[in-house]
Amino acid sequence: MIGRLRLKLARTREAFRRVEGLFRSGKRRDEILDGLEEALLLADVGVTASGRVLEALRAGTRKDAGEAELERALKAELERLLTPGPDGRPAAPAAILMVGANGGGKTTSAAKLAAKFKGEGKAVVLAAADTFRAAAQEQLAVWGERLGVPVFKGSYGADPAAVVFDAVRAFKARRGDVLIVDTAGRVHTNTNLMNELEKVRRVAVRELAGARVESFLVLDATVGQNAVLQAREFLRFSGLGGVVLTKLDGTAKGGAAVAVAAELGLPIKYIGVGEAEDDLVEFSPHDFVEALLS
Ligand SMILES: Nc1nc2c(ncn2[C@@H]2O[C@H](COP(=O)(O)OP(=O)(O)OP(=O)(O)O)[C@@H](O)[C@H]2O)c(=O)[nH]1
Ligand SMILES: [Mg+2]
Repeated sequence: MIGRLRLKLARTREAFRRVEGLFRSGKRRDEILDGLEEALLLADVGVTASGRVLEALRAGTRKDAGEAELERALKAELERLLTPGPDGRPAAPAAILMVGANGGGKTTSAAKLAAKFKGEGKAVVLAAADTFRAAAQEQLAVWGERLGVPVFKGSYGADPAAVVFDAVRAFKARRGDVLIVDTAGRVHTNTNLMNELEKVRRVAVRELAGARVESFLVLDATVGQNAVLQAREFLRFSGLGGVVLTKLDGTAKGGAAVAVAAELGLPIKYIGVGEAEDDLVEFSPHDFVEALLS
């Protein structure tokens, strides 16, 4: 598992090579700590999270700590920063809304999640609530066919909340376990579109009375620190349960995962490491850190 992740994260690993090099440099503790902040910044960990790492290492390691002790402390602190909020796994939600900026990977991640839940023996229904582009519904329909998962579509230009209303009906009639709703990409500055999203959520919550409705914010890792800015704006959207961080394959900016988790307190639930259906990995802070630094 860590082996596969290591391959997929090859470019981010490279970005962390400088961090790793510090612990093989024969330098003293203070010199290592001096170099660490810059190395973390270059690896896209971000100012806030890098600062916290340094603070933790300064306070938590002995004055004469050797390389091994410092590296252990670094890994532990990165893991801690990648694990915000209460841990422990809540029960799977009945509905998942995929939200986020344009082109982040919402539709692809919705399909990958459908494949994952289906593989666990769950009855999955996909809802194409991106009625903004005709091609968007088609894209999800193609995935549905490939995966053998029913896709509920609305008509082009329809109110996404109305599509979700109908999709919930179909979902209940089929006695589905998980309804995954794909939504249109939007910029957080567009108030109308953000309100539209709130309405989609309200309808899902109301129609699935009692069941858990969770929104996953889909963030593109290749934008590095900008992912943090995007996420901060989306925090205003209610019911965000976590992040799906996509396109971690082929980018050197995977260190942004630490920034997203540490600065926003939003747990990363899944990471996308490719375009295929099985390129979605349940996020484990431990495995992630081990894949980067080992
Ligand atoms: N390499 C790689 N590509 C990905 C990943 N996730 C998505 N993509 C690709 O990114 C592109 C955009 O993905 P979509 O799923 O269409 O993104 P979206 O957020 O639904 O886009 P809009 O609906 O236009 O807002 C596609 O070409 C996907 O194949 C990933 O984890 N790795
Ligand atoms: Mg889409």
